[in-house]
Amino acid sequence: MVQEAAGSTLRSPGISRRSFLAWSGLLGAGVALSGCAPHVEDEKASTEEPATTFEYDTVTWSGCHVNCGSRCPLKMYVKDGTVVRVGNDNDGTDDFEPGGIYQMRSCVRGRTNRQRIYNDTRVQKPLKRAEGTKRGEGVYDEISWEEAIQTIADTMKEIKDEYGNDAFYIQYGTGQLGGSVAKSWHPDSTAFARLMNLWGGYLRHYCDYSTGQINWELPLFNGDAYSNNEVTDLVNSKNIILFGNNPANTRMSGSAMQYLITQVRLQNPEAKIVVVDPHLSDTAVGVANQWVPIHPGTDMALVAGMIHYLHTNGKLDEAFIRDKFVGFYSDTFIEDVKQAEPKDTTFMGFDKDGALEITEDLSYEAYLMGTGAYAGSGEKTPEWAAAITGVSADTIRELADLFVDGPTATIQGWGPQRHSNGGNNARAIAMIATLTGNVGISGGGTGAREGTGGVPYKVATAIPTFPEKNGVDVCVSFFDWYQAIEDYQSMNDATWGVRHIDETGTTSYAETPGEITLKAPIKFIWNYASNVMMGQHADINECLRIYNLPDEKDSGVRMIVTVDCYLTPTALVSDIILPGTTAFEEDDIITGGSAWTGFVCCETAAIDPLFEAKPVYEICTLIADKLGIKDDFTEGKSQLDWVQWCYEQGVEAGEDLPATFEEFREQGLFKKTDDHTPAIAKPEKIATPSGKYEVFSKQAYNLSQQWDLTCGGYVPDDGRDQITGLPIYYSNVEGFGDEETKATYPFQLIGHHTKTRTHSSYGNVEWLKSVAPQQCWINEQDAAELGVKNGDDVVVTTERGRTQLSAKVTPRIMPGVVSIPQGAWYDPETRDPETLGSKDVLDKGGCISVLTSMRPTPISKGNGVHSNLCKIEKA
Ligand SMILES: Nc1nc2c(c(=O)[nH]1)N[C@H]1C(S)=C(S)[C@@H](COP(=O)(O)OP(=O)(O)OC[C@H]3O[C@@H](n4cnc5c(=O)[nH]c(N)nc54)[C@H](O)[C@@H]3O)O[C@H]1N2
Ligand SMILES: Nc1nc2c(c(=O)[nH]1)N[C@H]1C(S)=C(S)[C@@H](COP(=O)(O)OP(=O)(O)OC[C@H]3O[C@@H](n4cnc5c(=O)[nH]c(N)nc54)[C@H](O)[C@@H]3O)O[C@H]1N2
Ligand code: SF4
Ligand SMILES: [Mo]
Repeated sequence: MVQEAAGSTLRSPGISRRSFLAWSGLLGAGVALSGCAPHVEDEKASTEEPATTFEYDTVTWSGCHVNCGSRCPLKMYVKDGTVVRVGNDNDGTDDFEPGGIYQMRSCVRGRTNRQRIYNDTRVQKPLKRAEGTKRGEGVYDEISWEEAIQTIADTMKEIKDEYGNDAFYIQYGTGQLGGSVAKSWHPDSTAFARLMNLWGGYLRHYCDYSTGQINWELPLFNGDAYSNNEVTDLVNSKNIILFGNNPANTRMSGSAMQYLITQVRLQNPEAKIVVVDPHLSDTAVGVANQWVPIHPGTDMALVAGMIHYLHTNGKLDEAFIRDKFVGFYSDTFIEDVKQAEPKDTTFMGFDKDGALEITEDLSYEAYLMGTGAYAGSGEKTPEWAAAITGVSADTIRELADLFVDGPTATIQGWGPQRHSNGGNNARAIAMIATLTGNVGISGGGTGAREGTGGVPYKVATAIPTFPEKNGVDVCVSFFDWYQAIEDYQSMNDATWGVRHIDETGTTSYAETPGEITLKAPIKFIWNYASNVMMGQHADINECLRIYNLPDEKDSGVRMIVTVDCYLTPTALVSDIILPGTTAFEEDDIITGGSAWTGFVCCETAAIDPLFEAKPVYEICTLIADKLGIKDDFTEGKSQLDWVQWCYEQGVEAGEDLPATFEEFREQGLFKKTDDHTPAIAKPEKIATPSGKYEVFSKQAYNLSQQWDLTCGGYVPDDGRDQITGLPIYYSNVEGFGDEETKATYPFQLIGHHTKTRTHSSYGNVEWLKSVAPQQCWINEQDAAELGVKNGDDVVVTTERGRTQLSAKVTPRIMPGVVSIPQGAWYDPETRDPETLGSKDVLDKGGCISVLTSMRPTPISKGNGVHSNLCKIEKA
């Protein structure tokens, strides 16, 4: 039987009308089920809402495993084998204080999981791409599990014989980030990684879609991408400056930052909270005193304007800066910067021959004052910064004064770094926090993302995945795997940032630029709980071209396997689609929490797998069997045995848990607290080459001389990518200053993370869509000029594609900037093989990834996907 996924609706093909209707009945609001049920529960609500009565046979603990930064235990109420209600943790108090055990309340998404379990997009049976069709056409044949597993194992053996293990790639995927046995992230901690390591290894990747730029580039300044004061310390801050950080959307549960920052607001009402963001986020609406709208990708110009003002007005502590920093002052620059020379290949830009000596003044002071190497570039006054950032010079001065009238906490989200020049944004934000003396003090902070603390349980949260060493010793950036499908020979350290990787996952750099190379094309891709390939990566049309390259000796992928519960856009470019279980159909264990409360939850499958769905551990066991390594893979353990093993690791580590696994499982949720003092991020040793804060990074400077920013000829040599020793503003690819592109595409387009979804997960839940439909945020003035009214359909176009969605006309985004919440499902108007991948095909799903660019960022080789220029037309 050939089944077709229609262009506009992705309906699981084999779904019977009967079962669909049965579900529809369940999906209605206020489900009332009759029958002689043993239990009746007044679901205890923590608010004053009236209790709802419903009936159920069993209630078990499960959890929401998606990647929103939280991990929420969920109570699954089941009646006659059907989930009738999803509840959450409602034990504990709302006390936000040392020794307080509060509720791990889920967000509203978690509570909608009935619509995810019983969803008409569920994959029901194994599917194989129909012979002669292209990837992305969406035409599939149903096959048996036996045929699916045999086909996968046969192809794996064939590829291994021809290319070795370097040709296998485990795709980034976070739909099951929270799971421990059924884990999808980190890919190196998954069941499939265990399988592949027992079979010779696979090509790994470094870093991730979340922190692509900040992860490598903030350490250029201070050796550390993540440490900041624990968020509970914000009660001691005089000022709190949030750069592009929106926890009201991105950290929503009771165990996360939004709860904490709301508590901070209540307990520290005097603090001045400022949100610097192109859009007036829900966080800004909820807790801030001031919104500072800023052009995307220009925070480093704002920082320069602020530091110019502080420096020229004698408001910086010169002795402190001369002592602890490298590269700020002109007079000592040449000598200073010698300390910052990378000493070995654990640092980037290692200069083996010492040939890259600096003889001119590239100091930050020279940059600010327009002297030395920056002669003729003008002073970086607040007025200069205002013209770039859109923030008035007076506001820049006022904001700067907050940093020297502290303690001032600086927190950046990961929006500012997800730009084509995002590494400089990340470095600059941390730099102002540090230069103004706010690091290492209570109430201050480093300028990285907040530290959320918590009281961890020491149970294991992954099965052992390296029983054998991975035989592949090079890795690519998380963002550049597509290039290894098309032309792996173009990829080395100097072109595409290829690195060495050891058994522990530690990466290192080349002694001589160009010496670390890839050895094979990617021929096999494993996607588990991932919608990267047709959603969360970038430039969907270009992706479709690459996936459909012919399978030849040096290019073209041979097999893409997807294990997912839903027929996602990524499933529809796969050769084999395997129906995966939801988290509610398998046993697992999760941990989480924040501040003074931690939890561990032993999860029990609430219902049997629907249709022919199987847990990923079972799927990997079946493949391992065909490869002749089943016993090594399982060590005789079932999934539940591994859950028990995770619990036993906790017991062995001395956790106060029940004596038997049965008791642990029976109770399910455990929480604990302590009364620790909020942690203050204070480096004992700054992990830069100089051991000081490097305002000027010699590592970055060396890279600017060593690396080929055309990526071996794949990226135009147009000067719009730069590597700079200082974290300065330059006119970046499709950024504010890219006048040439702006002539056709006048609006800056970003894509914030929305409440409706976690990335693309929950994107198929009608309840959520009805509350917050996918809309393009546009300022009222801009909309008026375009003749667009609130709710009108618009077509948004970039150089790479077109998408249609309705407009949210609002004063809550600055003029000249629009935002399309990332994560909507790609839904092309046609899947005709003739036009597949054409820029002219209209996406009707409002999916921003049709518009974003795959051009890798200059240092990190990551995702600058918030840097786009677009035009808007009324549909
Ligand atoms: N509901 C929900 N929660 C989530 C997720 C989700 O998809 N949905 N995803 C989770 C994951 S995996 C991650 S990594 C995090 C993502 O967390 P973030 O990366 O912090 O989220 P973003 O929404 O991309 O960006 C945060 C803010 O930065 C702003 N911004 C964009 N560009 C700039 C800039 O150049 N300068 C400044 N100052 N601000 C800018 C955006 O307008 C946005 O309000 O969220 C997590 N939480
Ligand atoms: N333009 C743009 N793109 C972005 C971002 C951005 O800000 N802008 N953000 C990036 C970030 S920070 C991240 S982390 C990535 C996230 O990208 P992904 O990791 O791809 O995240 P999701 O889109 O949530 O996809 C998760 C997949 O897991 C599946 N899944 C969920 N639960 C289960 C389960 O229980 N079992 C199985 N088998 N499958 C399941 C879902 O159906 C979905 O297909 O996106 C990145 N992409
Ligand atoms: S989406 Fe995040 S906050 Fe919401 S229930 Fe799931 S884990 Fe919790
Ligand atoms: Mo992320």
